[in-house]
Amino acid sequence: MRPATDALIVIDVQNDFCPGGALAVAGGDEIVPGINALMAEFGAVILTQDWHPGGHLSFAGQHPGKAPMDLTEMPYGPQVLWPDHCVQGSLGAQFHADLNVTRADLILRKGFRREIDSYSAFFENDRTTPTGLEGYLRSRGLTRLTLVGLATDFCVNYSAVDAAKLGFEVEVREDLTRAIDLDGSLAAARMGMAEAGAQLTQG
Ligand code: VGL
Ligand code: ZN
Repeated sequence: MRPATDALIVIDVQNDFCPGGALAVAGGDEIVPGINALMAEFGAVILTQDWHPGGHLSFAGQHPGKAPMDLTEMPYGPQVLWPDHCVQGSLGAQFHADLNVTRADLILRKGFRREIDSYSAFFENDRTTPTGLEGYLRSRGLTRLTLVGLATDFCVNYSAVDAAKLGFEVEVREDLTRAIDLDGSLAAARMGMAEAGAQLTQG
């Protein structure tokens, strides 16, 4: 059992990010047994859930002439456009059926505002609107975070970088993540996480 300061944060292990899902990440389902096993070591387990309203502005279908994986300019900066995914209440938004959700103390939903995406578990994509997770962790005295889940180069990456910048001690268990890998985004994410001070480990 790890110290009482340690939390496991499981990012977006949802059907739409697993094979067969709307934004499937290769091998996304392979990490589920390892994540479940790791939960047993932690006194605090937090799950995040990508949770978009229908017609979310990160969906390519909301931008005439654009296709999934194209870039667009949002008021807050560049934004990758995705296929419709993780729509609130849909099967695709549910956690993978084998993920041990019973063990979770907190399920943090993000991306619920139509106009703004939220990769990070800490801040929405304007980089300033907080999700509330920082306050939750601090008020529980949780200072050391282990991150796992989907996808390495988007939601895990943004969460790890924000956590490190906020002063948390951060480990990313790369063996328990899988990546989308758009145009070198995985290599860039690994560099960015390491630069921010997150430890990348293989278990
Ligand atoms: C994610 C793209 C869009 C993720 C969520 O969980 O990494 N990626 N929404
Ligand atoms: Zn999303």
